[in-house]
Formats: sequence, structure tokens, C-alpha cells
Amino acid sequence: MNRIYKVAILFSSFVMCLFLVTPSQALVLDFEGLGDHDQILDFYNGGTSSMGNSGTDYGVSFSDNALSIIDSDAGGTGNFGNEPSPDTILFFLNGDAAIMSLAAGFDTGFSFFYSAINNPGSVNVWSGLDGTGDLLATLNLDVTPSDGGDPTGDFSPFVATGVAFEGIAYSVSFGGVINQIGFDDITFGSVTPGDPGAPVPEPGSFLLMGLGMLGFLAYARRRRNS
Ligand SMILES: [Ca+2]
Ligand SMILES: [Ca+2]
Ligand SMILES: [Ca+2]
Repeated sequence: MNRIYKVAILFSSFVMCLFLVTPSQALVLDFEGLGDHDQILDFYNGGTSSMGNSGTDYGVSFSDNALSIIDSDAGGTGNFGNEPSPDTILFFLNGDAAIMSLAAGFDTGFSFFYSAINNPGSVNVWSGLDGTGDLLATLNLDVTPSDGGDPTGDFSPFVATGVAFEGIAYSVSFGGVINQIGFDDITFGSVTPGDPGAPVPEPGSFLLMGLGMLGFLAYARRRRNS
């Protein structure tokens, strides 16, 4: 086989592999579809929330105190604004933290948006389910500004942050003072929270890549034949 073809095939395989291992599946929990003061529970785990809502089964479950809340501008009771994915966010009304568990585990890092205008919060990443095992990482969450909402809501804007860690995590605790911190768009596999669907390599990317490779092969053929 002509050497340049071999190089082209190796190169394309390499690029395809890069795309396949990209933390891609841009798994984003946006909490849309949940109710106002709805216990999230197994909404993202093939089951339902306390109000009987169900979302995509990502194998992600939440502790009993993890609630969703809808913006008052959208008919709910939430005092927030400019949430990254309107109109629903995660918060909690008892305990120190809302805990998210992933039975399959995850690595690398994750990211999210939060608003906490009066009290700081913190996020802990754990090697066991339900906030158990070793602490893999801690992220302190500073108090955020308040800009007046969309059009109303004191908890606004939502600030993007993320955390990287070593090892395999099985749970994350989203902590702070009850009713004083809200979270949205929890994004796995990236330390930069994406808009839902934003950082995903889409079929279009593969198409463009394929066209690029065709062009490269045609160029290589021309060179060989010239
Ligand atoms: Ca809103
Ligand atoms: Ca609002
Ligand atoms: Ca949302």
C-alpha cells in the first residue's frame, strides 16, 4: 500500500479515536421536566421523581432531600433568574447537601452553574455512593453577585464552575445553607459546563471529518499519480 495512504488511514483512525473518547456524551442534568418542590430521586435513573416525572435514564440518582424548583417567572416558587437552562434548578431544604450518586461511576471531572447570594457553599466528590468513601476533591463556592433576575429573582446570575479529580467518583454532594444555594446544568466529563448539547461532537463533525479525509485521499492520489 502506498505510504501516504497508510499515513492517511492512521491519521483518520487517530482522529476518530479522539472523538470517540472525548467526554462527549455531554451528559447534562438540566432539571427540566421536574416539578416545583419535586424530589428528584430516580428521575434520571430510569424511575420517577416524587411527583411522578421521569427524565432520561443516565443512571443518576439523588438523595431524598434533593429538590427541583421552578422559577416564579415561569409559574413556580423559585426566587432566581438567568438560570442556564430555564426554568428549573436543583436546591435543598434540609440537611447539609443534596447528594447525587452514579452507580456506574465517572472520572475526570464535572462542572455546573450555581447561585448563592448570601452564603458560600461547597461541593465534595466521593469515591463511594451517597457521599461515602474517600474524598476525591472539594470545591469551595464563593458567594455570587445578584443582578435582578429575568425579570425577577434574587438568585441571579448563575456562575459557571468545575472541578477535576483523580480516580473514579460515585457520588457528589452539593452543599451549602438550605434554601440559599441553587445548582443547574450539571455536566459530566468536563470542567467547563456546557449549554445543554453544546460541546458534543455531532454527526455533522464526523461528516466534515469524512469530507476532509476524502479531500486528503484525493490529494494523496493526485500526488502519487503525478
Ligand atoms: Ca428564569
Ligand atoms: Ca426569575
Ligand atoms: Ca435548568
